[in-house]
Amino acid sequence: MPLNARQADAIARALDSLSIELPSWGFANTGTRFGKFLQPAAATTTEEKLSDAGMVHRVTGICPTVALHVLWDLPNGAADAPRVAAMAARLGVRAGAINPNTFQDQIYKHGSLGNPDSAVRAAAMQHLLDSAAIATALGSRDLSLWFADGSNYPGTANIRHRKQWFSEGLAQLHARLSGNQRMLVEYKPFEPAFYHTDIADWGMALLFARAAGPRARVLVDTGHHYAAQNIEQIVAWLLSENMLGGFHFNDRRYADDDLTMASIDPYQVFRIFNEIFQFEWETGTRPDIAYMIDQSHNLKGKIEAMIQTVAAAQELFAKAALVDRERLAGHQQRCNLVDAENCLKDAFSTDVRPAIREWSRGRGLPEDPLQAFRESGYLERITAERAEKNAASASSYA
Ligand code: PSV
Ligand code: MN
Repeated sequence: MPLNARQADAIARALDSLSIELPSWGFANTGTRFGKFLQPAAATTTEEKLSDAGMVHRVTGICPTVALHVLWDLPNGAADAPRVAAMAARLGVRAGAINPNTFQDQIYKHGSLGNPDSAVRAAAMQHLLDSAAIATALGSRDLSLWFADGSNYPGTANIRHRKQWFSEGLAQLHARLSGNQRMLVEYKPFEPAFYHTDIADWGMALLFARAAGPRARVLVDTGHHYAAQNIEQIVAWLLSENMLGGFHFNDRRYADDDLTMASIDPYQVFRIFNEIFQFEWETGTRPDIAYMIDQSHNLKGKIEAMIQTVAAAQELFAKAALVDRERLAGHQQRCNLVDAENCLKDAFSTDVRPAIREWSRGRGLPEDPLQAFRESGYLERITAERAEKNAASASSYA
């Protein structure tokens, strides 16, 4: 059934409000702990990552910013900022969230802010403060904080002491934020630590964010939950507490699989967006949420996978915008279970693709971004440019 004018308008308004941030690391070769399968066109330099992100933005029109990982993209810290900013501008994008890295260096074997060694905690702290300076230099609003800290065997770590050290460190970082900067605290239940993780779930992230100060929020990575967890309920709670700062989108079947968004469970993503639209409808305020992708599947072509994820996000966002809120509220009030559930199902099963194409046409964007990318010749060009370098890089971690 074709969409009526009210539906087409709701979709257009929703799409106008949606920007999605691309992860620089999502364009690089990645793998599993068993090895990497190298792609001839994968990006290795920051310039290549920004160039690929620029290409995704060109065909989708909604990805103007790129999340950067400090050690991977700005190895010389703030000194790299002007060069990276100029490069990004030349390639049609801007720096987005800054991701400090307190998990890669050897000193972090037993943790960073939660390390029992105060010298290591101080080094981690310095890196976080340097990252805030990078964010300032690049005009980035958000610092995205994920800590690999945890322990692998019972009895080996003092969980309460580590909690205290984290509280102190995060508050110190918060005190250094300037302008409109925010810090987003990401949680993850396990990996790389397999016994306890210092920020394991949304409750811990929320407590840390609250204790750190008013500019701290929680970051929900959709892959960072146990299998049966109700992510949309977490989203609804964080919204009601004004503590939802952003998302890292990816999908998973088993653990933190980092698959393309909605590849396994599109209804889950729809239900998350539904909570956001519901909040907006009830409160009349649009929550300030950074929508970011954090995917790194190693077999799909990197750029195509990113375009596919952006298309999935637009589609599910548009569907969630279609939920008839008045009707839903009435059915919820009267406990009409079947009718209430069908309000969601009706929206979810609506084919919004023609309306998205129409929206793209109206904004001078390609109606089919994937096809536009395939016809652009970009992949052939970068494959020719990068294949040799990629073939020479190590595919094994050994
Ligand atoms: C950790 O699994 C994570 O989700 C964090 O956001 C990191 O910054 C990102 O993946 C890349 O390692
Ligand atoms: Mn993440």
